[in-house]
Amino acid sequence: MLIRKSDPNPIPSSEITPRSAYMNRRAFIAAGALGAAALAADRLAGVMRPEQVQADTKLATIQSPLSAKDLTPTSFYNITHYNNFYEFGPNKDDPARNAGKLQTSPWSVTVEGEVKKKKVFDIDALMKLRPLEDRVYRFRCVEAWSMVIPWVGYSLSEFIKQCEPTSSAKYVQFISVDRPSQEPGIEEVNLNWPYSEGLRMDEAMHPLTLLTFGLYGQVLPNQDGAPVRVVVPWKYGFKSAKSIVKVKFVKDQPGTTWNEMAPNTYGFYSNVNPNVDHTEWSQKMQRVIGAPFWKQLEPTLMFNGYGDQVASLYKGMDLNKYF
Ligand SMILES: Nc1nc2c(c(=O)[nH]1)N[C@H]1C(S)=C(S)[C@@H](COP(=O)(O)O)O[C@H]1N2
Ligand SMILES: [Mo]
Repeated sequence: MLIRKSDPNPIPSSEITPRSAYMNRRAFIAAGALGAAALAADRLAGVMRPEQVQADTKLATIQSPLSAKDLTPTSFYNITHYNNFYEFGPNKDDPARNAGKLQTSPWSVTVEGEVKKKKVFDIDALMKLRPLEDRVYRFRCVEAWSMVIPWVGYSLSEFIKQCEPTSSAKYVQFISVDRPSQEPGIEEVNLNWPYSEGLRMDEAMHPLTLLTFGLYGQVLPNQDGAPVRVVVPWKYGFKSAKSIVKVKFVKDQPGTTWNEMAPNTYGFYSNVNPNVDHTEWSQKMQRVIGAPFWKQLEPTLMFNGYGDQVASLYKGMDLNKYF
């Protein structure tokens, strides 16, 4: 159960549904009526505001063959105002309001663990390691909503090669920035900080796994994980750690924030799977953020629609057990 740290009366998690609603009491009370109103407002704003790319944040990109062809991206407004980034608060609109405080420059990513030698990559060098690609991906949150996001980045595998992991590296861990003075949610939200996630080495090396620096052709807005995050399109959104400062190669399956929080609910793998329900809701359908009302619900796709590319990674594994 997740509660506001200072709350003397925890709300039993069995009484509620959406995950954001059990992050604190304010969110719990607001979740019903206000949640719906906020969403309607988002949608309206998404329609009214043109996609704006400011010149100083624009990135030079090339097209990627791994980009989804027939999907309409969610509006820039919705991608940047309906976020999960608990370091900035438990509500969907908290990151847009609070993430501006995070200082994303200077920034570096430290690589350690099972590697030839420890390395530190400055963000500018990291961005120049490979040409930046436009990749439109489906994005599915464990809370049963979805978006289509035009990310900018290159395959994480390209970076991993530069890290020179040893043969004992079986998993890779991503650790997000932990800076309470700039991230008010760290005091407010009861999670094990720093936020951390992990992948098996073959998952991390899969070409679809994206080291991400931007979206809509510009640098990542802070609320979406600036200056660098991971995106794993066939897994629930929480596997895609934001604002990472450390990449650690390890021998054993690492602990991860949500898995440690609620191991029966959030598995290490967390592949999108319509046949494995969340402990509190079904995963069969998903709500499409910003879609017209007659297209708001759609069926969840196995591996979020990336089965042809990734199913072989899990051959012989019981996906009900390794959820
Ligand atoms: N550091 C960090 N990374 C995070 C989260 C978080 O709270 N902190 N939330 C995760 C969840 S639950 C989701 S759905 C996605 C949301 O990414 P988006 O807001 O860019 O759509 O980020 C993931 N990465
Ligand atoms: Mo999520």
